[in-house]
Amino acid sequence: MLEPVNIKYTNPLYGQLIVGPPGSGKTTYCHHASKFYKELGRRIGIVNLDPGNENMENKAEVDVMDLITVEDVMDTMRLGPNGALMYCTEFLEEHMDNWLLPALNKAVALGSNYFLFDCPGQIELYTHHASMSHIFERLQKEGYHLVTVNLIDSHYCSEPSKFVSTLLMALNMMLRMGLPHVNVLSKADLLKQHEHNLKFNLDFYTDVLDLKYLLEALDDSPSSKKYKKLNAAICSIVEDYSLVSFQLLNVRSTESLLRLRNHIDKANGYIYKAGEEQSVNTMMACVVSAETETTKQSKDFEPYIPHE
Ligand SMILES: Nc1nc2c(ncn2[C@@H]2O[C@H](COP(=O)(O)OP(=O)(O)O)[C@@H](O)[C@H]2O)c(=O)[nH]1
Ligand SMILES: [Mg+2]
Repeated sequence: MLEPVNIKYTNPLYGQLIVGPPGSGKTTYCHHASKFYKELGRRIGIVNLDPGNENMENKAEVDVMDLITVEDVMDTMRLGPNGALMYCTEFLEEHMDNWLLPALNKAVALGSNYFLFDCPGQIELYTHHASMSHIFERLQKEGYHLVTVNLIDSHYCSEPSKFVSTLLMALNMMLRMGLPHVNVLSKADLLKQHEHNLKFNLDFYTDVLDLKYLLEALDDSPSSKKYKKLNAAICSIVEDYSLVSFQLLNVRSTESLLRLRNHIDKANGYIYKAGEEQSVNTMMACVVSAETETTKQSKDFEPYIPHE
């Protein structure tokens, strides 16, 4: 007798969990990546999991704001913004079975199999609270191949002390999420504006090697001196784990989106899915990987040209 076919393997589901501090560019990335991936022929669905999301250019296929919003909870429960966000996240977890999973299944039935999850940015939801990680675990059990895409504003490269915090934040997130992970320095085009503040070449920030130079570059003001040992300890932890590195992203550049896509595809195993995109896209990917690091970086670094 034939074994029943497991639908999870015949139609694998993929998901990018897009996290990062508020304002780091998550919603903008979802919008541009969705457009770009669709042009490559992928069956994309945007899932907004941020109940306080602003600047949503398009309606997401699945939107938690149809279930609950931070604003409503603040009004009805008389909570502050952070408390309301916690409440919404717990509410979402409670309604996994009767709201989120059915909504995702509906999107799958309509043809999507690759989801961009626009997640809330507040870091405490991932470091001190369990609901988001329960939601992600449940998605994995449902057969989603997940990858975390952690967006961090590249403005944090402009000062060594800010970059030290960024490294710790990225490492913490990687360890907490326990999933394939890609760290991204977003708004790389704006780095141009802070170029005069950059103490090192771009690859110093993306490769995260030799952090002793970063420690040497910390300023000698009394407030910084106080934290010298702490900063040294943080850098040593980051170096010991040897996990943190960054990709640059300028969301308006197709090449930049393509380079990031290549990294993400390796991280979540999408690259091993046979028989797809044997076209212009593959050729473009080869061209991109044949570029030198300097060329790649200078392209992401190009000045921002406003859209329309
Ligand atoms: N210059 C530039 N601005 C960006 C980029 N990505 C996002 N932004 C801007 O950053 C701001 C915050 O973006 P948003 O997507 O709402 O951040 P979120 O809170 O993480 O979802 C918006 O004004 C975006 O236009 C980028 O790659 N380059
Ligand atoms: Mg947003």
